[in-house]
Amino acid sequence: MNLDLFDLSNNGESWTETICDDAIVLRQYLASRSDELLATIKAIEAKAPFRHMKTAGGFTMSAALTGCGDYGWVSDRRGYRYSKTDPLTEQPWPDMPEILREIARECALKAGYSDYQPDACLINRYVPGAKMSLHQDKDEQDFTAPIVSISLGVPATFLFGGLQRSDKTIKVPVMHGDVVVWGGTSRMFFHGVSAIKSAYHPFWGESRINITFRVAG
Ligand SMILES: O=C(O)CCC(=O)C(=O)O
Ligand SMILES: [Mn+2]
Repeated sequence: MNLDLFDLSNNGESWTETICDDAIVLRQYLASRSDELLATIKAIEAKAPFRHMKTAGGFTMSAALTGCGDYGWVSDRRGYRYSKTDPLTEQPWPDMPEILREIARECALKAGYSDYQPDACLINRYVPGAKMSLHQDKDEQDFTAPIVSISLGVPATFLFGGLQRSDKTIKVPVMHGDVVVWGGTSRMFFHGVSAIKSAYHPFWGESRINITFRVAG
């Protein structure tokens, strides 16, 4: 039920674990970049505040969301879609900072994808009890591009399943600085996050931040 630790290569600071075909975790890859990532998220948040979006069914999502880049993911009574404008501020989403572009490119390259150029970066903030139900990332235009997903702050359990919602999920513990990259045959796999347990992180307090890159437009 837990992560299979085959294909484990430790380069001293960060090591790569394989979740399944075409899905990897770059363990501790960003652990030493906490300061710059905190400043980067704060700057985005100042322009596009975190907010709790509503689903088409009228439920309020427990994770708060913001974003940057050409497109932001939005959800309301009309459903899920990407938008060039932040509905809260009615302004374009903040530019994607170079540091995030660079990290996304590097992580995609580690998974074998060269020249990854995401145009959407979603940022989720979870507090204890918040979770994300199993879903597919399917509102993007380009499914050949992978998803790069950074975890910061308190630990979480990332659930990674298969093409059907009912497929068995693998529980992948994700810690501050870990990066999950999935694409190819796993690009459309259902995934989610279990309810966050109460914990404390020196940079992020009780929160978990997830930064997810996609090619949306
Ligand atoms: O928080 C996570 O690790 C996953 C987030 C996610 O799947 C999403 O934003 O679509
Ligand atoms: Mn997702």
